[in-house]
Amino acid sequence: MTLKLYVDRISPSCREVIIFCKLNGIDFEEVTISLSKHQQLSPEFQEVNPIKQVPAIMDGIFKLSESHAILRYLAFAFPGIADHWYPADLYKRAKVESVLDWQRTTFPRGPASYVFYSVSAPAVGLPLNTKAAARTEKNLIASLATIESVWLQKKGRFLLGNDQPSIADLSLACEIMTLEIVDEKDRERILGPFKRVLKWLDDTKNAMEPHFEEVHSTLSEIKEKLQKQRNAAGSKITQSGRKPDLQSKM
Ligand SMILES: N[C@@H](CCC(=O)N[C@@H](CS)C(=O)NCC(=O)O)C(=O)O
Repeated sequence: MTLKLYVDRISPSCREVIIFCKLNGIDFEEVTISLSKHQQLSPEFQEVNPIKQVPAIMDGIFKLSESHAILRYLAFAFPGIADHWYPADLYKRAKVESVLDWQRTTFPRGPASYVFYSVSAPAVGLPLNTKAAARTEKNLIASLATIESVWLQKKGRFLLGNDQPSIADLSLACEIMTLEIVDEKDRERILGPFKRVLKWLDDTKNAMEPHFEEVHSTLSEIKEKLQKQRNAAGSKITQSGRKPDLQSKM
């Protein structure tokens, strides 16, 4: 029975699972659960994942949620997956786990929260929030500094000084890619000072082509859509002579 991936490509956790399958020749069926249409709340999807979040998978009758757990499962369950993705060596694996845990506890929603407060909130009917965006930017910059100075090392192109990417590179890169949605100048302000992070991001993309770019093409579409919405909001200012209510005071 074909592996089923329940995903929405807007989500970094989903993109990492799709890319992993594509890179490793794992046959799968992509079932889109549209978050903007709230399909994660449907009774059918709750049968797959009662937590009501994507990604989730079904491998035969086996159901699993949580992107990192899914990556570990896939790396183990499918034959022929190269060792560098999720090393068998205890010490190497423990280091990969360490990055994955750090990412989930320290970095979570860093890029996604910044994007939400600074550009995408109006798409779900909420105001932009400059204060919250500034707060999340501060956290994001502190986390990028940790990646630059701790997880990236002088030797090796990938995290932990490795010569080849692991699931930690894949997961962290997908999360940082969320910043593609914001204006170029904001992305440059946040990521620009972190030269090693930028180089690693490029190396990771290159090591995972063509799938990395193909799966992330969703982000350019979203960016364009949000830009159009913002332009439309801007033209409302000129038509009515007053600003649309997009800035929260929180
Ligand atoms: N820790 C989970 C996070 C899953 C998650 O937050 N999914 C989001 C999309 S990125 C979702 O489904 N949100 C919909 C909701 O919570 O209603 C993972 O890595 O899989």
